[in-house]
Amino acid sequence: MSEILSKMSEAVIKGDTDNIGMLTELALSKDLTAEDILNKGLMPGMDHVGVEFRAGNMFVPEVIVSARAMQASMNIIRPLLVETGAELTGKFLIGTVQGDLHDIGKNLVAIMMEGAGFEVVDLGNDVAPETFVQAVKEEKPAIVGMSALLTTTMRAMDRTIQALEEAGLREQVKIMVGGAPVTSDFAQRIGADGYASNAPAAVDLAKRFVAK
Ligand code: B1M
Repeated sequence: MSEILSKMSEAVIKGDTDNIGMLTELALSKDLTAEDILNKGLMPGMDHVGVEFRAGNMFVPEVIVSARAMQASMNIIRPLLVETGAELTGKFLIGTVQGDLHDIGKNLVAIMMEGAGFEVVDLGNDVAPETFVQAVKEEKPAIVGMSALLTTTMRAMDRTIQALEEAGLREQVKIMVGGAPVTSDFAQRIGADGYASNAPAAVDLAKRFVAK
């Protein structure tokens, strides 16, 4: 069974969008769970891509096709990840901040939140502070989540919080930040209410926010 998961990792690394769907279905038919597929197949593949990219052995176009392959599999396992039948817990607005195009982690957080019963409004990636402000006015979420994958775009989280403050909306929402370069120290410094290092931790934090 772990052979299928290794093949899935390889499919992510090679950006094999043609076969990853079939491998995902095969894994599910062999009673592997959506979590197994995500954590033991897709994520190790994407981690490897990150290492090779940093080492200069893979380039942006190759990383894009890897990301597409991962998304293709995630589209199949998505309903299984959200399938908990949980009652709606609150509205969660999420986006990747301005200047940042990475959206796989943000999508994963959104999927897990949906699975935990949150109503999710996903603003996508490269979301400007003023777009967050407008969306908070319209959607009135309980929680705003921001994702950043680049050290250069982390500052946009700060700017978004300032924009919410200037619009008089800051006190209406809890703000959660996350993404590979983000730390709890950074979250504190910019005045966010919390930080989560991964999608399940984000769900735990969101539940604590709405329970208060
Ligand atoms: Co880029 N990239 N990338 N990239 N990319 C990284 C992030 C990098 C670490 C690679 C490297 O050097 N090893 C590096 C950043 C260095 C830095 O700033 N510290 C980097 C770079 C430099 C770049 C470009 C600048 C490259 C270039 O053009 N020269 C460029 C920037 C473009 C832009 O955004 N303006 C770029 C572009 C891209 C692609 C478009 C090719 C593609 C993105 C495709 C897409 O997302 N649709 C891409 C990818 C795929 C990666 C890596 C390989 C994988 C990221 C990923 O999806 N991981 C990445 C290296 C790596 O991380 N291994 C890299 C899987 C995902 C599930 O994890 O996103 O960390 P992650 O999400 C986790 C947690 O962080 C957390 O939960 C998630 C699930 O557990 N989390 C949250 C995330 N958001 C959260 C929000 C929360 C809570 C938790 O609350 C709201």
